[in-house]
Amino acid sequence: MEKVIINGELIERKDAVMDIEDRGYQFGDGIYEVIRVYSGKMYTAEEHLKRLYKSAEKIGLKIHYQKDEIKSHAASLIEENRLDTGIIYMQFSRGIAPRQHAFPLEDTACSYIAYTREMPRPEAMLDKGVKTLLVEDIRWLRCDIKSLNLLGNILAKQKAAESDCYEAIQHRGEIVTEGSSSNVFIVKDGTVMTHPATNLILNGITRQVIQKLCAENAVRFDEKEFTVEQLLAADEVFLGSTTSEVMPIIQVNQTVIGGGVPGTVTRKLQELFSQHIQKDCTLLQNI
Ligand code: DCS
Repeated sequence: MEKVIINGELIERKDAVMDIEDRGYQFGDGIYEVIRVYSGKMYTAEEHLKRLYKSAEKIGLKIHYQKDEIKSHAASLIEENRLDTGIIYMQFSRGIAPRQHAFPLEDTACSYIAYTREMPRPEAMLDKGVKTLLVEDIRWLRCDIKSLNLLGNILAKQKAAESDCYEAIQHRGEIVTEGSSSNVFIVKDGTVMTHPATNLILNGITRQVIQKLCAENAVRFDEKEFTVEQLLAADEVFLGSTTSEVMPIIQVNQTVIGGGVPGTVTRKLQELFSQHIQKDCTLLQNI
């Protein structure tokens, strides 16, 4: 039977109950993380948990659990559900209180849930690349917070899905910000470029790993805004996220990128990324 975590307790999924006045449910008043699991081990767990606490701090939410407690709950859940390759999702809301926009007056305990899901590495897409759609970025100005409020992202992804695209590439005016659930990178003359980690994007853990891998392997990496025009004229385009890893983009709207095949820098980063997973999770099999 599948288990989930509710407020630190491991219980059967069918027995999991949330209150209708949970602020996560009513307002999206909370934060979350998605951590990849490879060979039963969490990948870059420390980094994800650090970001979780940072997001909580930014919205004045107190997580009444220590980082190591959450890590150990997550490890137990993975083991209990016998998860090999997939994800663990965890979310923290500001808790249960009578509905009013301002924070509850009493020190309401946060609500904490987590579950696992099997999810293979997207090998075919990693090999061939994916198509994307440009969408105006209509989200709020604190995209650096991994907030439960994802309506802007959802509407963008839905537009992409309706156009048979894997991801939406969002832009504010001329400037490309990020995907609906990923960061976007271009390669021009051997230099990897991505939007700086400001309030307009989520500083992805995958993005940070890619940045580190570039630094260690003499690949030029520039955190610099780029335009839609630069995107369409790029030698290579790829996206980075926990679930998608280093995903080649071979088409943006009607524009084919790099002759419709993943480029050499993207391939190199995919290889380095796989090695990094292997190091972090001691993977037995690799793509
Ligand atoms: N930007 C946005 C808006 C995201 O939602 C995500 C991840 C990223 C960038 C990439 O961040 P990570 O590299 O840390 O994953 N979104 C998660 C999600 O909602 N599903 O999968 C990943």
